[in-house]
Formats: sequence, structure tokens, C-alpha cells
Amino acid sequence: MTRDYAAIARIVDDAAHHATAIPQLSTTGHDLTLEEGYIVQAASIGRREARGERLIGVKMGFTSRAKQIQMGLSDVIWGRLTDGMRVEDGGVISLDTYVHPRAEPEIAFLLKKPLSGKVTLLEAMSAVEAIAPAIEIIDSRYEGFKFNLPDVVADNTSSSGFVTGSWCLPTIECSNLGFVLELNGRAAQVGSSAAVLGHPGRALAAAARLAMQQEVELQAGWIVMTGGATAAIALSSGDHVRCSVQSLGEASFSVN
Ligand code: OOG
Ligand code: MG
Repeated sequence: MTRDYAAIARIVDDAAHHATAIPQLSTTGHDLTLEEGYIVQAASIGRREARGERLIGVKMGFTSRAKQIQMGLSDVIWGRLTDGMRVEDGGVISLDTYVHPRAEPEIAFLLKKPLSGKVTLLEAMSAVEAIAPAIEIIDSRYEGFKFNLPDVVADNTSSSGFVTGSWCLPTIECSNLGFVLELNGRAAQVGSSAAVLGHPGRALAAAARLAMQQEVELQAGWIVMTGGATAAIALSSGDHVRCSVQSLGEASFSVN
């Protein structure tokens, strides 16, 4: 069956652009395969690029058991990051521009070399210029934050915003760093970077491999968000969120 991917991309992009919830594609006659989900994702990011946004990296999803359990899905997936999604460290987001945002603590890598295809953990880590504590702001465009795998992939894996703290030297051993995600000064989630595939560098290697399946090569200068190390927390107006990562420092933002 041939589908109008551009039309489906428009549905998810409009929902993200106007912060309005939509029914899952799979319940409205668009029962996509995973491969088709990635085709729609590429087309929907193409629409953002046509509005002037620039691709600046990728993000990984479901790289920890905590996230897999929270969302009921267990395949590692990836999405695209644009400059329009970047939230300044210590910045303020407006709830009006999100449907039902959540925050999750992550480790971010900045690349100094391109990376693509099958790479080892060592090869992946040798492409890293710097490491930072980070927070991803996810916002599924689907009603009730519910979806199947192709739906969430088409919706750019719920990617909506991300904050990175100060960049640290890549020589810091990041396989088992403690995390605290604070909501309004109280610990809401605690965890370790070891929750991310045993080492966040494995999420980077997975990013190189999975993106290449869609003919995307990770570029020098790109940011890679390695996936939530804990379950995500729902955000409300007035919230202050801070993620502290052992040896790396912190990243934070507030909600208006
Ligand atoms: C999908 C995105 C998953 C992560 O870090 O695991 C993700 C979602 O949970 O809505 O970003
Ligand atoms: Mg995430």
C-alpha cells in the first residue's frame, strides 16, 4: 500500500507546531510500520527545516529499563534534534507551547568526529568532544501520552526540548555516574548513568548504527542525547527542574 507520507508528516508537525494533541496515527487509519514511522519523522523534520530550523543532533529513546517500563515499549529508537528545540540552561519554558510536557535526566555527548554504522563502545567514545548533564523535555503529541512504536517514531520520538549544562572533558568516566532529578527542590527521581545500556556510550554507538539505517551520519559538532536514565516526570506551571549528575554538574530550567 502506498501512503501519503507528506500528509501524515503534516499531521504530526502541525500538532507539534501548534501544541495540540492528536489521536494516535494507528487508530486513525495510518497503521505504519517502523520503517514508515522513520519516513514520516524525516518528512516532519523537513517541514521544521523549511521553517528555518537546523538539524543539530539526535536523541535516543528507551535506552533504560526505567523508560521502557514507564512507556511499555522496549525497542531502542532515535529522533532528531533541531536548534529550535534547544532550551538555555537556567531558562524558562512556556506551558502554552507544549501539550503535556515531561522532563527526564540524561547524559549528552558533543561529537568531534562523524560517526556512522556499526561502531564499538571505544570507537564511539573516541568521537566524543565533551560530556554534559542534560534534561530532555519530551512532549508526545498523542492524546494521553500513549502510542505504539511506529507512532512515537513518526512523532520524532516525543522530542520537544532539551537543556544541556556546562560541557565537561570527555576523559571523565561516565559509565556509573549518580543522577538526581529535582522537582521544586526535592529529589523526584534518582538513578545512575549505568541504567543507560550499561554505559551511555553504548547509546551513542546505537545512535550511529540506527541513524545510518535511515542514511543519516552523525556529524562533528552534533549533540547526542543518550536517553532518560529514570522515568520522566510531568511538568506544571511554576515548576523548577534541576538535574545533577555526579562529577559533571547540573542543568536546570523553569516552567511558566
Ligand atoms: C518517547 C521518548 C523516549 C527516552 O529518553 O527514553 C525518550 C517517550 O517516552 O515519550 O526520550
Ligand atoms: Mg529522552
